[in-house]
Amino acid sequence: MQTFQHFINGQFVASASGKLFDKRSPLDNTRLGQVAEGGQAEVNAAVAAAQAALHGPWGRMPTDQRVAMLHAVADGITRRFDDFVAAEEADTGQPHHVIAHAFVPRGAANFKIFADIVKNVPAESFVMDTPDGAGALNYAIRRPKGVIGVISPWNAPLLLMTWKVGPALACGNTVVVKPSEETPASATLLGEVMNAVGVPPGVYNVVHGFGPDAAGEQLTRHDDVDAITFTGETRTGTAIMKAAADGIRDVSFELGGKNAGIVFADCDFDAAVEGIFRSAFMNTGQVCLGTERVYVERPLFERFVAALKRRCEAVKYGRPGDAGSNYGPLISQEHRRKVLSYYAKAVAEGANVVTGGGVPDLPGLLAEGAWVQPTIWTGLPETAAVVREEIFGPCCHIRPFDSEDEVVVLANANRYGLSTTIWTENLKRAHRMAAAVAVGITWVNSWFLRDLRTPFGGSKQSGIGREGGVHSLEFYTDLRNVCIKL
Ligand code: NAD
Ligand code: 6OD
Repeated sequence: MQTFQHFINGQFVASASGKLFDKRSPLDNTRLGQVAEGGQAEVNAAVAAAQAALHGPWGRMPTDQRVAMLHAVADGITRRFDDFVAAEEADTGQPHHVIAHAFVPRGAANFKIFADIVKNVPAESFVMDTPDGAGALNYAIRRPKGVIGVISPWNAPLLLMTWKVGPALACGNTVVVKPSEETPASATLLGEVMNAVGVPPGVYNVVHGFGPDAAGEQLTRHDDVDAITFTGETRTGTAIMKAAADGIRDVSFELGGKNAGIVFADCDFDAAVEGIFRSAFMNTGQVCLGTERVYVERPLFERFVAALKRRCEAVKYGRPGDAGSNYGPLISQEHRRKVLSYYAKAVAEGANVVTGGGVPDLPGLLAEGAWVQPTIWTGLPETAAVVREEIFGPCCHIRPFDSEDEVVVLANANRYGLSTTIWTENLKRAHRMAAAVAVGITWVNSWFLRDLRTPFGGSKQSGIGREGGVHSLEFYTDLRNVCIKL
């Protein structure tokens, strides 16, 4: 049985308190290992190590060398690909193809893309007139912001953590990561890669533990943390923003979503069914960009609901390595209780349960896991809790609509604004719709198709700021102007 230790100043260390907590398998609730429970002592040590590295070898390293080192980290992840896949499969229980094809490759890509970007961004400059006629030259320089606190969730642990760590390090910062308590494995493994490729101690630090009144909150309140990048629930974002306000620490937030999928009658029907199925049920619906509200143009409604129902009823429950298995459990028993409470609410609010709505009947040990059925509802008003609130489970409500104007109002009538997926063969309509929906990311005839150079983030209560490509530089660097009198 494995013990996941903190990674501080290049070393794997236990908690000063000796405290550990259990990591259980979502597949069958067996104990997978124990995790060191960090607190103020570990946060202090990790932040001190990160500050020292910032003012030491990492801070002095020429950009070329830093960029080469981050490429080496990416190659190190690729070399240990199978270990990362195994770590994420154990932590999340998700199907092998999702982890091996969608999530772990992004761990490497997140380092490469930002290493390349920092080498290729031009600086702005302005030549100005002065009264003496000699003039002056202004130019902007980007400097690292300092020590970045990275607080990440459990739903795609390596992808989401490295999406922050990659650009932070590329810009010359150092990091202290507080991964989700549910998924300690890949952040720990990344420490081994950092050491193997010679990243100086203190550049990448990991403190395991919980959020409120614990390591997470202590990191957000630490005086020597210069900025905080957070991915997780909107409610947690509110708490972190309050904590960060005390030190005027900058924040970048990727938060919750209640995303709409919009299917027009002129769509490629099979592609739309498959696309909406993926967006609602991949990773057992635990994707912030996932679709939980589906709007289908009326002529297609009945046929679409029937096709999506068939697709849901064909999922194969199983362990990541089981032949043909393509559907995993929720992350934990606690999260299952939350999702099942929404399944009950939907019924109480008068939903027509098209499929699912409960717990599958699984054999042997799997019966102890955090499984729920993929679920579709129809017939609810937009005021129903399951239509308004983020559930973060494998479920969606489907409603018919009659016009573009109507569906825009429906899609936008939510406090979140993360993503939308639109299915139509009419290009003019696609452009009109993309401009009208109030979200950070719109996909047309696709979903979760990611070009890492593009701005990524949420509108309304789905986030603050944009990361991706050069936009990440806005957050991870301090942009300063230099004015030289000629
Ligand atoms: P969460 O907010 O419960 O936890 C995320 C992280 O924050 C964990 O590491 C947790 O320990 C820590 N944390 C909790 N309370 C804290 C506090 N007061 N101070 C500091 N740290 C604290 O989220 P989750 O359940 O792990 O993830 C699911 C949520 O994340 C969903 O709402 C989902 O939509 C969102 N999410 C958003 C994006 C995006 O890109 N917008 C991506 C993935 C997940
Ligand atoms: O692709 C990304 O960069 C990203 N941040 C994805 C978020 C997925 C949410 O579950």
